[in-house]
Amino acid sequence: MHHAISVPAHAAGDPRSPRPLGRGPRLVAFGVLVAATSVLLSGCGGDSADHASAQTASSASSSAKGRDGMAGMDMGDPSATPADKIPGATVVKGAFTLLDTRPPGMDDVAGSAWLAQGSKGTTVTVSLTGLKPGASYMAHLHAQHCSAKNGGEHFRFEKGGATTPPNEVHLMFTADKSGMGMTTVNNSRKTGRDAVAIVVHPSEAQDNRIACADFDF
Ligand SMILES: [Cu+2]
Repeated sequence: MHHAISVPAHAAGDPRSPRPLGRGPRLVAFGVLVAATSVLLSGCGGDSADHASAQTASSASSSAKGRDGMAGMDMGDPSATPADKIPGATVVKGAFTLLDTRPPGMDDVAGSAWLAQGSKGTTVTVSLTGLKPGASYMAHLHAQHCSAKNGGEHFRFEKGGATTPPNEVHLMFTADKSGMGMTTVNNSRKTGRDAVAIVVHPSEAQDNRIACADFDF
């Protein structure tokens, strides 16, 4: 895999596993899935109740089959064509500004985000410097501007729907030795002008919003 997720979802949800089909083991497996996914996806202090949904578990299971699966949770590929290089797409840019909720040691974080919309849907690229080398980070598209509750809630294609990709747009990436991190994610649907901002935070401390960028629609 291109990003380091230590999710035991594959082992737990692998349908090829030669385990008995009794109720007990299956329920245990489901619990492991939900727990693992909640850690990954409890982004930006969202409603944690949503994370225990069956949708969450099924998405995690799909992701184990690879990011190209129909319902796979694609959370980015650093080698994908970046949003500002998508032929024929309409691109908006945003510059990250630090948020007061950032954890210690994050004072030098800076960078940009691009949101492209075209024939392949929506493509988002983030590029940041000043991160902690080797640490992993998450970014999400948000529904409010940075000045309003630090971006407010996550953008969702279907309001009230799943809090996981592909109904939300998530990017996971790891900072290199120089503290630089970037990745690109694609979603088959267009966000229109509803995903007005993007927020980045540490993968393990998702309430600690580090920086936010408003797109210049
Ligand atoms: Cu977030």
